Amino acid sequence: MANIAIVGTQWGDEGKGKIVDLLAADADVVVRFQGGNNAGHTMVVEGEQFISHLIPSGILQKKICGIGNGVVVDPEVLISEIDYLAAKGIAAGPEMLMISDRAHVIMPYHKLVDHGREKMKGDKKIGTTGRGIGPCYEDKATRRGVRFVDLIDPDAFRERLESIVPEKNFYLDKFLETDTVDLESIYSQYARFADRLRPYVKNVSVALQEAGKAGRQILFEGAQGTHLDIDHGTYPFVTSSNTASGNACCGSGVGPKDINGVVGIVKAYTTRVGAGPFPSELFDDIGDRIQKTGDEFGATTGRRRRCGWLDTVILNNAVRLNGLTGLAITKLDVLSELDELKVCTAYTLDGRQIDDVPANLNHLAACAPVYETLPGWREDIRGVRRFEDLPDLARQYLARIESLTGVPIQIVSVGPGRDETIILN
Ligand code: 2SA
Ligand code: GDP
Ligand code: MG
Repeated sequence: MANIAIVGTQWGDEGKGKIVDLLAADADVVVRFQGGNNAGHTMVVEGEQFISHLIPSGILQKKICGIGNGVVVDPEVLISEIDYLAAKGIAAGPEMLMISDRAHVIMPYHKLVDHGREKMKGDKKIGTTGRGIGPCYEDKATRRGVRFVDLIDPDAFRERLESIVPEKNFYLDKFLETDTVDLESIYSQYARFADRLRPYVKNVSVALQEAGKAGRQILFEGAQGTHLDIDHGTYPFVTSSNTASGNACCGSGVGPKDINGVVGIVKAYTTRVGAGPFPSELFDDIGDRIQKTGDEFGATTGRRRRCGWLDTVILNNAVRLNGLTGLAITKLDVLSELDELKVCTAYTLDGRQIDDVPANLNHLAACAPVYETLPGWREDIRGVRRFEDLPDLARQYLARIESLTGVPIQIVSVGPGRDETIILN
């Protein structure tokens, strides 16, 4: 296996966790490059479910894991995730996990700002996860952030807090009219987190370079999905980081030549959690049925995910934006027993055909999907492990995805378990 980046092609929750866990068997290092504990990546191994928010999904395969500089880290959540894994007998100590010294720290005021802003927006809210992700990236961009290198140095940390907290409190109190924070309590709470996490902090970019020189294979684990990308997604209904594969480089400290392939994870239908346009969304019994069969609830917040048909307009956007070299189709089993399946192949807007995702969200919201209808299969496919054993109509559905995207399917997932997978050559 070469160095591969794994990204979501839709609006997140495509099953990246499952596929990263699977591919990690052949990798040596797995690194996250963006997002934070807004992510919820689910793995099911021998019937036991694990959900990770920050630690890369390679941890279950006992691979070295890295949290890159592009990730925003809530230290309290990270510590509880390390403890949760330890309680399940999975080692996630400093010998297994490294945190970039340049990664930014999510502070209590980031969460207050996230909640306060959403509350103020009322029915215009983004539907964030409330984990302080946007405000932390915002401070990074405006150079008011706290990095791990600051957190683990008591004097530097106090200096950062003294320059940041008064301004935050003014904003929280006067503008958002919400709770303020106390500098000394943050200092002592975060000093405890720093003591616990100090041994994990290092230059991840250098560690990846050393791994590469030693011939080790690296997996880059994306979070959220391409259409939540801050630049290329359905702005402003996006997350605050670049989710596209290009950021695997910036967010972990490697160059483009270090990535040899990009696998796009494609849910066999589409889901979205949070607000924003979704042209192929279903508001009928079929949508409800997919939501129930697919158990479509947010892995972090428990919110019900909106469901719709597969949309190859957004898929082809992801093919281009990520330079996809292969696809992994997940949750194909969820579509079993439907009489017919629809695939959105274009949109129409004011009588014109649209083949690309419009930047103008009012236009995207007004787009009507153009559907192609395919016959469904009736068989339960969860037990299938070889491509040739899939029902003809399921193979026909997959072949249509390949022909509409021009990208080969490498993996088909037919259940949440690690083994419920078909690997294609
Ligand atoms: P944020 O919190 O600032 O990143 O929210 C901004 C938008 O990004 C969406 N977002 C997500 N969408 C899908 N899955 C995510 N992770 C969780 C999961 C979501 C959950 O695995 O299910 O549990 O609700 C994720 N994280 C962020 C978010 O819904 C906003 O639309
Ligand atoms: P991620 O954020 O992309 O890692 O995806 P999530 O973990 O948030 O959501 C995917 C959900 O689908 C999880 O509950 C997985 O256990 C589940 N899942 C993954 N692949 C399959 C599959 O092929 N079939 C079914 N039925 N469930 C799957
Ligand atoms: Mg998820």
